[in-house]
Amino acid sequence: MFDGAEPAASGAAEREVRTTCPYCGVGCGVVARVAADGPFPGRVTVRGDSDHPANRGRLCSKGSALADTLVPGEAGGRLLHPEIGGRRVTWDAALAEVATRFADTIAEHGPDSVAFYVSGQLLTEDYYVANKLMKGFIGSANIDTNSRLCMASSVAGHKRGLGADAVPGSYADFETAKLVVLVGSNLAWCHPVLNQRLLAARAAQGTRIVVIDPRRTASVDGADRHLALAAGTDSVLFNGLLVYLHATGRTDAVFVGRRTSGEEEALAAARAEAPDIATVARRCKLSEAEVAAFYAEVATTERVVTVYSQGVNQSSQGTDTVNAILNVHFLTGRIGQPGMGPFSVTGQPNAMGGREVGGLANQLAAHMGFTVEDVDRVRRFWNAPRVAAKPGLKAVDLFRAIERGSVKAVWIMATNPAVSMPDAGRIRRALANCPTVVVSDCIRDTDTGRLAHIRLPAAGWSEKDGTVTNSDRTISRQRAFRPFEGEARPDWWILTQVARRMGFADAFAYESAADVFREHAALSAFENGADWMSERAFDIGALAGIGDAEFETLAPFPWPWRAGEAPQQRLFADGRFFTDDRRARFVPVTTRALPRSLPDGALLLNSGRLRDQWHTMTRTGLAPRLSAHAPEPCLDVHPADATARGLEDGGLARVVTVAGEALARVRVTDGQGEGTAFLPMHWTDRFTGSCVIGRLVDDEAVDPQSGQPDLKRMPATVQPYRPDWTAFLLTRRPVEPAHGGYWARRVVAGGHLIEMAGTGAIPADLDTGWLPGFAPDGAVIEFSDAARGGTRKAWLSGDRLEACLFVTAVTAGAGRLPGRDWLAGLLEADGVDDGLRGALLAGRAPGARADEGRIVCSCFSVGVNRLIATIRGQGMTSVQEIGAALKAGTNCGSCVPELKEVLRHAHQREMA
Ligand SMILES: Nc1nc2c(c(=O)[nH]1)N[C@H]1C(S)=C(S)[C@@H](COP(=O)(O)OP(=O)(O)OC[C@H]3O[C@@H](n4cnc5c(=O)[nH]c(N)nc54)[C@H](O)[C@@H]3O)O[C@H]1N2
Ligand SMILES: Nc1nc2c(c(=O)[nH]1)N[C@H]1C(S)=C(S)[C@@H](COP(=O)(O)OP(=O)(O)OC[C@H]3O[C@@H](n4cnc5c(=O)[nH]c(N)nc54)[C@H](O)[C@@H]3O)O[C@H]1N2
Ligand code: SF4
Ligand SMILES: [Mo]
Repeated sequence: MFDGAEPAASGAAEREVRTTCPYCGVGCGVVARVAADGPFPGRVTVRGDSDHPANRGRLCSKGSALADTLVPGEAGGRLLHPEIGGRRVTWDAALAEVATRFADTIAEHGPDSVAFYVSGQLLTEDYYVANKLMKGFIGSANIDTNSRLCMASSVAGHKRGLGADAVPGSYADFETAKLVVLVGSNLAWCHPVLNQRLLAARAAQGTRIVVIDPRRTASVDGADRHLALAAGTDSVLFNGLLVYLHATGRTDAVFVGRRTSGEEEALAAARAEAPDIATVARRCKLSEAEVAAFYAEVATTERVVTVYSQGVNQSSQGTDTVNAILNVHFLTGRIGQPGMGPFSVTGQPNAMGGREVGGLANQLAAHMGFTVEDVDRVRRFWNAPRVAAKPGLKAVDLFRAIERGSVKAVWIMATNPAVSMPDAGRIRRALANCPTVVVSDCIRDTDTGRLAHIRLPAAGWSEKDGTVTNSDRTISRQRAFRPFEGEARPDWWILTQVARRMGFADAFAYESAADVFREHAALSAFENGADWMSERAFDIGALAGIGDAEFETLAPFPWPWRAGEAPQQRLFADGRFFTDDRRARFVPVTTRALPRSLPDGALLLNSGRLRDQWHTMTRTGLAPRLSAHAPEPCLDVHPADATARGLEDGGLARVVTVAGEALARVRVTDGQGEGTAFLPMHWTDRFTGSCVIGRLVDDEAVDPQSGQPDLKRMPATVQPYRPDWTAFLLTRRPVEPAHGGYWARRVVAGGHLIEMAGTGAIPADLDTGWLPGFAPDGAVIEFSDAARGGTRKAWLSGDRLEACLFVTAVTAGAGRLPGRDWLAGLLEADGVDDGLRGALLAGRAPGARADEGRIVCSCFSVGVNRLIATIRGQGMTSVQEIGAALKAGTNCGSCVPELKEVLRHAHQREMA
């Protein structure tokens, strides 16, 4: 039924395919090598593409482990077939059901009674078709994307300041700048290859780096200055900077006079709240000296790039903070020239592509909005019966409309809102009551997928084909190099098939991603002026007539690329902007108080990313080496806050907010600001008992301009959770414990390791339902230590270890649980011979290597315990020595900041 070109099947010769990493917005080029013994389940290896302008051969830990996430069979968890009500159906039946349900709902309740919720992880071609179907043919603008949680404030800030949503510069500016300021960006973990490029520039020519973040992150390791300001005060800091630069004569008067508008109003607003350094220091909770030093450095450095990300965007005043940053670049004329400018780094691989096709509910397509002219232009181009004439519902409002019942059918693609949306508990209830929920995902069992009536198997990375746009406007091809898993199909194809069944066959006649791309390119150039500045920034008209063969080999290029012209890497070089008067627009910014008041004794809960996991872990959670870096969900707290609450490092904590609660492992670190705490956003109900970040954040605080929710500043009370018993389970098949206490699961080679803890009596009996579905094969051997309150069990079929469970009481004199590595290794071993059987219930063979501990270097699986032992044993003092002895840090380099931290700790503890 799918007649697109399928990649060569098994039997093919060894080949290499150039594609793009599916994770972050750096958009690294990847060369995938498929071994000659067949593409699947044959061996795939990846390396960085040395010809790609984003990474020139580099990859980070996640990119390097891409092949590990292509897990075949049950362990890969792929959704292999369409399902209705949990039952396998044919594609035909599923597509007909989606089309009928949507058409019937529209017929009865109108176009605004249906919605799509999509994602920056769709390819541009998928996104284009989704947007066209909803806005052009269904006739509603109720399509919004997870970019609402991610880039919406940058989009709104760009439009206000620049007149268009266009990042001015390119990655090369990180290398030509003299000073790079990271605001609310943990570049070392979230855009690691860009960070490596920055650190290389620093080593070569002394580029200065300033990090502005309430936490001491891995990015601070490479920095010259860290301003650990109070959360939510960035706009005060940048307003103060504006005032300072003006007062010290750093204004570029010619640029401001000829190329900008609104300077006076912006300065007046800035002066009102940040008249001097003392006021800024007090409001930002910084010392006057550090503010003064930062301001002086910016004042005296011409080539400054200000990089910002979620510490800025995910805020109820995100848009204003973006403009406070832009204002500083306008005042100094530092924009449009090499090595300078504001730089919003995008999160998802195709966050930018989504912005180009109009994936947000308040955009139309190809950088057009809902003006009468734009709506008419798109209507004519698409030959569409009823183009939406007004913006649709933004994410938070969209889910509220589902809750109210005014939206009755929703199709969710490539995002997991049951985890990532604020007030995820409320989102789950809304979806559970929604008459029609369709979920397209490549993974079968996700928190959102469990709420679906219809599940559609999407093709994943390595199978899908199209284009993505990275943070610096570079459009790259993502190419398929394996056949589809099961009956999975590309998202554009699924959408096209539904559109045809809804009666729109002529407008959705696409047979390939290239067909869609050509139309997208043509629309971008349609009535788009004679000069690239004259109408819309996004224009790739040069590619409107691209042939299939050319599309196949298309090399990465930046937009705009107008017909008859060359691609343009730099925007605004001539000082003209996309506003009506062609001037950059200063926006007056007044900082508001934090949206939620902090009750006595509460901590301000921040959230964000870890180095080796990607969002809700559906893919990175499949790779043992990525999962070993942060084996459990950890709550970071400052030592003083830990002491005040009786929290112990390595103990457990209960985190409670007005929206929900969580259980997490405690990590005490002085890198965390006092009065604040940090939780990673990654864990879902599939990986832990109760630590879904979205459940903790309410949906009350939303940026009025962008509709982006404030996800990083949530009051929370934190108390110790004191279990009566702890346990771990090693098992070949995943299990989701139901004992109501704490658990966290991660993959290990050959199976799963589940850490557990709970209160009350030790659950001795596995049949009581606390390990639902756990029924290992084989004979059980058991050891019970009634006196000390512990049980150890192992299941063996023949000499194969199927599972083992170790439980112990948490009381004085109780036994301790053994290390996990040796036992976990037995899941992978060929067999457990008689010699080892005896050691099994002891948990450790004589002479077995000590546990690695948390993995620091995921490329070579080097753990913190081995590092500390080697550092102390050999008296090491540098990362280079560690690399020479253990290889750690010598491949992708993502772990270098942590290696330095381990070095410091190893020596500190030794001296203590
Ligand atoms: N490893 C990894 N990398 C990723 C992703 C991933 O899941 N895993 N996801 C990708 C995506 S979609 C995105 S959007 C990006 C996000 O990339 P980043 O924005 O760099 O990542 P976050 O960890 O969300 O948040 C960045 C920092 O904002 C800080 N912050 C919180 N509040 C404030 C504040 O008020 N002011 C300031 N100045 N800082 C504050 C936090 O302490 C945090 O260190 O990462 C991308 N890259
Ligand atoms: N508290 C808090 N919440 C946050 C954030 C935060 O920092 N703090 N960050 C926010 C941000 S910036 C973001 S971007 C979001 C991310 O949050 P989500 O978008 O919800 O997270 P993902 O895990 O990336 O979800 C992508 C889903 O798409 C599936 N998928 C992968 N490839 C494909 C494909 O080609 N087609 C289809 N159909 N499916 C595919 C994956 O299996 C996965 O289930 O979270 C937001 N939520
Ligand atoms: S920096 Fe890492 S995650 Fe981001 S695109 Fe490059 S390899 Fe992928
Ligand atoms: Mo994001």
